[in-house]
Amino acid sequence: MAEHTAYLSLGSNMGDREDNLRKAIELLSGNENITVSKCANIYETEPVGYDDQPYFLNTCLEVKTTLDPYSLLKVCQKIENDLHRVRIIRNGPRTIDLDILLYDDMISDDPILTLPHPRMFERAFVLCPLKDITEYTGTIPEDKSVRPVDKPYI
Ligand code: A4P
Ligand code: MG
Repeated sequence: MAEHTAYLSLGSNMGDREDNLRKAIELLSGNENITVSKCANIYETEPVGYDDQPYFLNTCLEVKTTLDPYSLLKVCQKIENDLHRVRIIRNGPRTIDLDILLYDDMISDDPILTLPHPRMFERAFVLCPLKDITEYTGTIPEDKSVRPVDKPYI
């Protein structure tokens, strides 16, 4: 089966944030159809969109997968559920948020799975970690609150 390359964004601002990221990466790696090939640094970032919530830890992953994009999305959503993500406020606090940024060079405006991720290019908390693991040369919006806190897990 053909192997695809996808980039994922991970964010956590509830509970043990670092442990949430680590567990999400473990669960992705544990899927027989997914190989986590690169992991960016971890950044502490000011919340965007809804201010009255704790700072996030954000990172990005490169994965190799034989899954089609919708199956990959399902895996991500199951991991969010398994890590007891509570969805109360849009853009609000979450134990883990796992979004697909890019899947090969696919472009889609399907609301179920929009690719590239519709808000990624306006977010320093996505682009800073993404730049660690890709050749991304586009503009990164200025956001001084995005600072590296840790080395990659892999
Ligand atoms: N969906 C469409 N395209 C995609 C995609 N490429 N990847 C759909 C993942 N999901 C995609 O997502 C809502 C719907 O988007 C899903 O049904 C899926 O089919 P969700 O994860 O359930 O809800 P959400 O995360 O609360 O909303 P949304 O719109 O995804 O929020 P964002 O844009 O992910 O923003 N600030 C900092 N510093 N760090 C953060 O990580 N995250 C957010 C969440 C806001 N502020 C933040 C951070
Ligand atoms: Mg999301």
